[in-house]
Amino acid sequence: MNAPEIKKVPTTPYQDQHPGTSGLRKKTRVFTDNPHYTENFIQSVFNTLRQDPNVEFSKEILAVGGDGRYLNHEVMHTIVSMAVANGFGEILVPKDGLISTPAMSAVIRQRKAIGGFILTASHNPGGQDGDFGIKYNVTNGGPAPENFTQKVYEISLSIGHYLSAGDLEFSIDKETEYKIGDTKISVINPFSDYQKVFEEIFDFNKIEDLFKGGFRMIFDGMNGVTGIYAQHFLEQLLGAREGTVIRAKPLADFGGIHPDPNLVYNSYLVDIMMAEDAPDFGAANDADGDRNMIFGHKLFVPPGDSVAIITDMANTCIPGFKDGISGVARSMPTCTALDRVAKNLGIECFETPTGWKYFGNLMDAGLCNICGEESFGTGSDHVREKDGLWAVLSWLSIIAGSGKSPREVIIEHWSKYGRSYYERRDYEELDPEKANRLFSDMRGKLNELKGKNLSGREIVRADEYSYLDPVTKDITERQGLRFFLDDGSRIITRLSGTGTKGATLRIYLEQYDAKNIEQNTSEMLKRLSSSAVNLLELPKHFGSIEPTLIT
Ligand code: VG1
Ligand code: CO
Repeated sequence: MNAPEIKKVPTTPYQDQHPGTSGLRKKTRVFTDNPHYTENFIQSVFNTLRQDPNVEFSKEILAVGGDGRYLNHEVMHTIVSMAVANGFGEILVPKDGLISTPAMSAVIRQRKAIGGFILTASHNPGGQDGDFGIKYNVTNGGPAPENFTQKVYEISLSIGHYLSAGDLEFSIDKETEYKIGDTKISVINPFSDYQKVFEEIFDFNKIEDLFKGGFRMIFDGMNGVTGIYAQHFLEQLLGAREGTVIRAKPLADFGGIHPDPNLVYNSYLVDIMMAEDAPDFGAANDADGDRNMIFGHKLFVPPGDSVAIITDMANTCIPGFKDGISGVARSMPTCTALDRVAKNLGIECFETPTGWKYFGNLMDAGLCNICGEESFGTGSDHVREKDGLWAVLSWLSIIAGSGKSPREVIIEHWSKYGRSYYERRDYEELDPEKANRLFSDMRGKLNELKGKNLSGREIVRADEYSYLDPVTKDITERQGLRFFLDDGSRIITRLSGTGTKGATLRIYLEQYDAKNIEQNTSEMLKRLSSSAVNLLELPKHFGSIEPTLIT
């Protein structure tokens, strides 16, 4: 194709393009109804990249793809056009524009791209009335760190123009290459780079034998992007029977469902897995494939336990970890099951703020290689994102390697280590001003709360979590209020950084029990939960409210 005409398009800045916990995430209409909203953000990312004197766009590779939600294709075309206009050497686009978040991480790493855009609002609903989002991942394949996103935001506040190559015509329905002006456009296979890293970790033959032996599983793609990955890996490569993957076709509005794999939003899978005739194993991923939910026959495996179990069994069941694990990490609100396993293995367990980006530095420095978050995120250093399919393949390896059912595995785990009863209670769409007042009030009271009695238990420590990155020495402050009680239980609260409407208050409850391992979670946490409501004075701040989501 001839060199396109490069236009310098004037634009006016927006004041709200601050990326949150993971990318710029807004109501879809914010992207469609505000002129040049997407372009401003993309050009701000490019301008941030250009500040690095070592970066020459003509020598760089940039990737772009998404989870298939409404606007995926339009925004992908916009970004390709802008990347051509900004002079990138090569642009990688997955076939049909579809790629999962962890697969994008693998592409960036394998092909040494400068970075990549993932068009997704992750597990948030899609469609015109849902959410859209743009994540930018950097050279190590992980989400852009705080100092990068802060620069993007600052630039977005005063951006005056962006560069565009206009409407470029090229099709993406098969793997091919084009040249537009000086830029090469490569339409790539969305599986191959990702498959390469999986082959280094997992024993595909062993998992194949499991399926040959009649093992039955179900994988729920929730109409997001991972359906195509699960069909490729589970059904085509590993021999799971056809139909193993349900809700496999990526849909622009996810068929109207909330593509978040938890017990509430995926009651569809819960009903299947809790029935008498449930298959041996069940799993679901969120829209962009970085979250996972795991089930055994009539059994839910909580995410905090899942990462602990994978860590405990990795050495014997997952070839990629046969030489051991260097260390592990969990986000601060995630339960302490992982800490107990780490202690037993004699490895370090790092605690980081919420969001996968904090694990990247630890992994790059070789300090840890398995990580997890309570929000159904699990992964390892094979990429720099949490990875839903990795969790599924890890569990399949554990089942194949140990010869045990998921139920046996988890009961043995709790018998050995005890159990952290755990719940996250979310209050969504709150008035942000009131929510901020709760935090400033509590901040002022932290000192006097120490030693206070809370429904018969003493608060032994009350503080606000701040994180010193052991690698970069960066400090991240105000990452959640923590209350530690004298019986070892914890109450943690923070505000969500991914919501798109009002403020979301999250309360995380954890109570450890060494012996009673098969109790009902909400029964076990009843007292702690009402203690949390009293401690945080929720009625004073918000009137009478109930959590809108408990996971
Ligand atoms: C939430 C989760 C966090 C996760 C983040 C992105 O953030 O709590 O653990 O990393 O979503 O996940 P917050 O700030 O709303 O609590 V995803 O699957 O949206 O990339
Ligand atoms: Co996600």
